[in-house]
Amino acid sequence: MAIERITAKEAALRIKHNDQVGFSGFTHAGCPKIVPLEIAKLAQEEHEKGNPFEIAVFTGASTGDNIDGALARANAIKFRTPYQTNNDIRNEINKGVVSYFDLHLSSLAQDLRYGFYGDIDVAVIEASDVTEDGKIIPTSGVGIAPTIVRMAKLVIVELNSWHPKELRGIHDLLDLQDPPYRKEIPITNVKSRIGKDYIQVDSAKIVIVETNVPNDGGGFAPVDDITSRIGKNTADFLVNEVRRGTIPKKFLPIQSGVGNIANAVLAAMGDNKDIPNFEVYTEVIQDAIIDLLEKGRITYASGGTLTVSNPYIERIYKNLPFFKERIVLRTSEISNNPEVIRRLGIISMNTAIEADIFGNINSTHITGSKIMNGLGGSGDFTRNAYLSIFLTPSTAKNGDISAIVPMVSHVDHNEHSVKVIITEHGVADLRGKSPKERAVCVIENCSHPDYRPLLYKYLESGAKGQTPVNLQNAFAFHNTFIKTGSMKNTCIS
Ligand code: 0RQ
Repeated sequence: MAIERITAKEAALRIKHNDQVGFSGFTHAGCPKIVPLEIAKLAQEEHEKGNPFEIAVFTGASTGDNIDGALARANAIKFRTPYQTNNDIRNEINKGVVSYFDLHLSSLAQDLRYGFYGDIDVAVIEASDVTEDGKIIPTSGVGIAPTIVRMAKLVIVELNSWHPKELRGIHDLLDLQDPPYRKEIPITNVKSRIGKDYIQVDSAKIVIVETNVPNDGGGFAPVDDITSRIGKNTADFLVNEVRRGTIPKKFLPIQSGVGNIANAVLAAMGDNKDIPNFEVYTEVIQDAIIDLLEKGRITYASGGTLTVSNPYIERIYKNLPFFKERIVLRTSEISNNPEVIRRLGIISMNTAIEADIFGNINSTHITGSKIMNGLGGSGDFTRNAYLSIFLTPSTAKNGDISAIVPMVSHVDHNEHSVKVIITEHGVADLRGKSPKERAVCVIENCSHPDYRPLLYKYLESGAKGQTPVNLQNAFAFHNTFIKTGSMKNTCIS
């Protein structure tokens, strides 16, 4: 029997209050686009009638505005995990309206299969193609699609003809077994293909909604003086590590985080002639990676998503045979897999919100309490990397915030996992250094000159002992910012 074809509205009507709903994709890429908008409309209609309508939302990472934005504005989300970047949902989370919890992106699919978060009632999957025998070909991002499809009672496939059917072959999708039956994941190099290029599902569970809607990939900020200096410092540091023999001459695969800084650092690496051509094993493939693939500076990219701006995705689709030879898209469980990251020897580069003088990193919270985006894959990579690097501008908000602080207001990555911190002022190489040595190294090399005397004053006011933390002053920078709007007014007693 042919798979049923229905409208987006009819699909939304099959979702009930309190359902646990999984969406495909990773960032805006690969997310369904029209069914979530209809779910938001349905929620609004139900609310107007005085009926409750809220769902739990599980995704690969952040989503397009059509999921997090539209559903948050319709008060349709009661629970959300694992990563978000949308202002509307962020506000609802920080107000305490949406219950949100953050975890390593590699963990979500397996934790769902382990039953930690209950059932998945409905999976909504964007596809570039679907066959009558239940083979689903994802689009530009995968996320947790194979797991939610496997678990869901109903699979709504948004068949989006904006993505070419010829995308088939770019994905490598493995249905992992769970402990105690899990075997090794046989990825031995960046290019390894270990699975299928489709997701197999019982076609009796599927309904199809046809659409033709573009991605909502916005652009990146142009490289500015600060990001270009961070990029140059990173590239120079890596060149020096190759020279002194701590990174093999052949180089190692790179992971780079999300956002403007990561994009600028990759561009700087591409421009540095002393860095050999390299590969990436990462979660997010951004614009700079596409430029460097075209130039041959990056020879192969394994990732979970093409999080590129729309002119770039159009470029990729126009020259698909070239890119299919150079890109593989995996699930977040595999793109961020700790076993694989350690085997391949990845150099990880992620962006911090703030770093403390001992090497602890806050990637997620503003002044300790307000969530920004979430942890993403930064922990998957940092803890397991060959060499873990954190990047940040030394200040934020026109210099009123120092990104280098005495103690981070929230800990995502601790001093035991973080090896190098880089700002526009320089590089703090923390390897083999005691906490006191680290503190001097971070203040001297990474802090902004406006904050350096204050940070030294804090260090000198510190208690004795292995880690000279002065509890009375540890959050003086943050408290002063909250009271006066600038950390520059901090007094260390
Ligand atoms: O806010 O836009 O309002 O000015 O944070 O900062 O400098 O534009 O940098 O786009 O690279 O984002 C850490 C958020 C950086 C991101 C973070 C404010 C700053 C600005 C953005 P405005 P920039 P980026 C792989 C790995 C965690 C997850 C991760 C992130 C805004 O990189 O989410 O690494 N990382 N995943 O003003 C107050 C500070 C601040 C600050 C920055 N100390 N205090 N505000 N900001 N530092 C990807 C995935 O897993 C999908």
